Amino acid sequence: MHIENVELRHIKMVLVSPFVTSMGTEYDEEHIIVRVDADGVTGWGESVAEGTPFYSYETVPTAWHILQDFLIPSILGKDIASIDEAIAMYAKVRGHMMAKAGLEAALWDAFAKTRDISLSRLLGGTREKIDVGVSIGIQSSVAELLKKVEAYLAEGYKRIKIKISPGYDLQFVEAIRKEFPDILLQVDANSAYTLDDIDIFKKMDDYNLLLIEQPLGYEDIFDHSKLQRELKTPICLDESIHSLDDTRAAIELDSCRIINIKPGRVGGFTESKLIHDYCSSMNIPVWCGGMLESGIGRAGNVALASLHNFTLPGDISASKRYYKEDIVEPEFLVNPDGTMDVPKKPGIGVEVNMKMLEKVTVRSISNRL
Ligand code: OSB
Ligand code: MG
Repeated sequence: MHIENVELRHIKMVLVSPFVTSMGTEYDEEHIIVRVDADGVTGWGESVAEGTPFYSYETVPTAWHILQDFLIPSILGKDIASIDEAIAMYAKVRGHMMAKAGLEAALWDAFAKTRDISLSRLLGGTREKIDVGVSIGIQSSVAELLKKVEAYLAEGYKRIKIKISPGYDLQFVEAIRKEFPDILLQVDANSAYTLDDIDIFKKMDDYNLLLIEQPLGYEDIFDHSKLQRELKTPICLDESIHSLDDTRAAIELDSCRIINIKPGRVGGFTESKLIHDYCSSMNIPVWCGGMLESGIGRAGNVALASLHNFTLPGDISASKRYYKEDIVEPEFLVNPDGTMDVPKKPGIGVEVNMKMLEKVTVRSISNRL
């Protein structure tokens, strides 16, 4: 595949409602859309670095810099026979997983399109539908939260995740469990606690949670192993996992019993697949996390979640849960049975709505040879 053009677009999309977590409140989402033109096809990817360095150290400007000054020059004008070959060309760039993942996603889409197969198939996916869940931000009251949970369950979502932070935790879990004793329920702390809070998590053990996501430090693996030892509920790591090596350390130390795979956080679909395969061999379930993506990033997540060991519902919700209008057609929908269809058309399997994409673009740069 001959790389003729790589274009970057800084996009900004307004969320349908503010998303409140222990990291702060998001009103809109800034990401980078990567476009690759090669061999007569166009590949699309989304870098999920955000406007702020609160979830990850990466931001839109750092990812833009790494993409424009290092990653793109390493592959532009080159003939690439495989994704692994492209990755090898920029392997000496350390870290900056979200920058790398955006470019890799566009290359995967282009490769799939040149072969006339879906991204799901190229990745080795085996499902035609995936189970999906929804991630609910911290609400101002228990009543507000219960209303949201009820509405999402009515739409079909198979599991509910709520964000927690100190002072906004047990009362919410208790209230949901009282109202909905049997639903799949999990919590996400985004690193808001320390081992001193162990009693809170011991109490959570009584509520039959599917998992507790990233309770402790955002780079930590060691303290999580101490916490997991004291709990029945599985810990699931998100922020702490950037690679297969991190995954091996976390599993061998029993720091978690479930892994959240976000392709952006681990540098792309290639590393995601390695983590998926390793977890499968260790009987560790995985699920696909989300970063409030546009339809371009969502399409990649849906394809990835079609792999066999994605046995838990992902943070992959309908387009309208995030944005009034998506930048792809058709938009992503949740079926009444809580599944989402995996697109069958070549590549990401959805069309980019260029008019909408223009509307949300803040700045762009083209590197056409
Ligand atoms: O921790 O999973 C997280 C969104 C932005 C940053 C971090 C996280 C999230 C979510 C939203 O929970 C998941 C989604 O895209 O639906
Ligand atoms: Mg998380």
